[in-house]
Amino acid sequence: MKTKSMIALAIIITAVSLAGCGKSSTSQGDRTANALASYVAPGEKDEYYLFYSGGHSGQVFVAGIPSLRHIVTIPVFAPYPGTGYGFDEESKKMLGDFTWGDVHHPALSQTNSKYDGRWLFVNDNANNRIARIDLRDFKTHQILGPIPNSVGNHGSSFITENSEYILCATRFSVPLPKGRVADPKDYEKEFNGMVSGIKVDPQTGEMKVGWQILTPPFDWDLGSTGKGPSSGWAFWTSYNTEMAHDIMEVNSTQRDRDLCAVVNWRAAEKAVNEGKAQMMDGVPIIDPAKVPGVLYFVPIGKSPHGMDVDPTGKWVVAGGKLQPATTVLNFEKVQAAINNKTFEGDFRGIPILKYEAVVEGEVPVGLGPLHTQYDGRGFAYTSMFIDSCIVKWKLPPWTADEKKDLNKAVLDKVPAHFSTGHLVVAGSDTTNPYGKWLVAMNKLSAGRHINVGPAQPESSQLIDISGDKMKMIAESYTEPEPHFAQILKVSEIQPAEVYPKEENKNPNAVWDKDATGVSRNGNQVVAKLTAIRSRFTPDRIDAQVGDDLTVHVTNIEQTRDMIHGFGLIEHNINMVMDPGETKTFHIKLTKPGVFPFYCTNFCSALHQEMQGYLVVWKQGEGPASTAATGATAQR
Ligand code: K7E
Ligand code: CUA
Repeated sequence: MKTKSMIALAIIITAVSLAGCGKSSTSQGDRTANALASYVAPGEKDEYYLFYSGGHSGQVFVAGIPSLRHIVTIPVFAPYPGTGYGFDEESKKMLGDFTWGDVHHPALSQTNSKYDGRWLFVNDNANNRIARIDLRDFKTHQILGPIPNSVGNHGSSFITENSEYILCATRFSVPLPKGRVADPKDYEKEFNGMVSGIKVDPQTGEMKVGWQILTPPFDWDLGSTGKGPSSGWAFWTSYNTEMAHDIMEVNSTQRDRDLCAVVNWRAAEKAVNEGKAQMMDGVPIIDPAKVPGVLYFVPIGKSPHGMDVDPTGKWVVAGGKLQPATTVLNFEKVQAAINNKTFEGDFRGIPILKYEAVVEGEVPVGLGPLHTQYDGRGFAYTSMFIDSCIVKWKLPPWTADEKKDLNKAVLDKVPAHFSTGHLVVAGSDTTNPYGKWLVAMNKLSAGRHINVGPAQPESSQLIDISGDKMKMIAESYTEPEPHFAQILKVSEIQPAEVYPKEENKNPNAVWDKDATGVSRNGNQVVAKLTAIRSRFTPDRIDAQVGDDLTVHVTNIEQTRDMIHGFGLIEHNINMVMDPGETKTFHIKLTKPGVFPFYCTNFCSALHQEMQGYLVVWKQGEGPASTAATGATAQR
């Protein structure tokens, strides 16, 4: 949720709404039960991973459930000296020209609409990228982008049933292709949005841009992918059907309903294979007005945000930020409306599905509904940004009584603190939610922690949803700024304990002392080092000002967690090598001096002794070895 107006609105309505949702009070008896429910005793382990996006920190955080303890940070779009990310050549190349990203929606890879434990994909709203984290080593292995013709990659990363595609929609519209300039006053005519299909290699997870669908300049918001009856489809809300380009707070909130996208991604793929696309900036682009069956619109109130498909694939729920209800679409009715052409007109040649024909009901959940998650038992849980609570309600089919008054489908509310954005139920986006835990991810933590000055952390709250009534169990705080998260059962993956020596295919890896050393070719100086408790071999590198120095360090340990770092004084270098890993950095030597290097990761009793020297002689000076080819002195 990025809308400033929402925050303003939230502040205005806070007093009223908090009263509406009630304050949480925990009796003394509950305190013990709740403490035990989230207590993971020393030496015991959590049952689930919580992968939560780090927003504009550019990273992904991993916590355990039920303890909510932060366990590691996975750096993705920003350098992270703690793991040496962004200092070695490989990760520097992945980051490219950018040192930050804005991570919103992580997606675990799926097979048959269930998590398969292979990859975690995350989007970058700011620089239009998608990254892939491998769950074998919990590291970022690919960053794709900036994606051509795509600006504001917020409506992603939504994964299809068998990880065929990551689907993305643009938050911002601009004149396309990128680089073309038009006056924002000509927004309606000159600007466009885009839906992108990012193809995922089923074996390696490698991503590439598959195709794109050109859209009117609406601001696409959140979405999700179909399954079961909605297999092959995807859905996005939008918040600017008005096509305003300024004073958005006012000008983009005029209509009672915005047009949301219903996309047949299989039809898009087929159209591209049949040659029905035009190339723009190297990508096949489908014009949906000319290729019927790819895109439909459906009106949804008001300024909607989340649009979440339930585990059966039949119900699609949208949260209207400015209407006190969620809208439930019945996908079977969507399908029928498409087949029978039950349209209420079109927008630029794209059919608009008739609202009454496809909507099952509007559930009066309260103020500021954003995102909805499911437990697989027929219940939905919606985060309320303005009411600051989580609402549990019943999905259709509803009884005649409930249909008459959908207030009766609203079953429970639990106050959250404060201004909940996303919420996540374990496995909600699969056909088999684990269904026991819900985590509310709140903005504006409103001073529920010890005072740390004017800026406050975000809060996460753990809610037990296994019973009829929700139970608030525990809370913790996070770095800025979680949006969405994914929860995976710990027993479903087996991360590697080391990088096995026989799998290290790096041509610059060295495992024996004899293979280490420093060599020179012209002004190219290459050092190959091993690192093991508690020494670098060699521990001296001689070079001269003007040299190009490349250093390859192999951590030859094969013991879990025996990590070594390589920090180089006054050169802004800190590589960190896991056991069995080889990393490389490259620098131009510009100043003479003796620059110690040392192991930055505490590794042993003699960690402090794990150090050496880079001796940078003036040009033409130094021992013969700085000019000759061959290894420096070995011990
Ligand atoms: Cu609601 Cu980016 Cu998913 Cu934030 S978005 S909350
Ligand atoms: Cu190696 Cu510290």
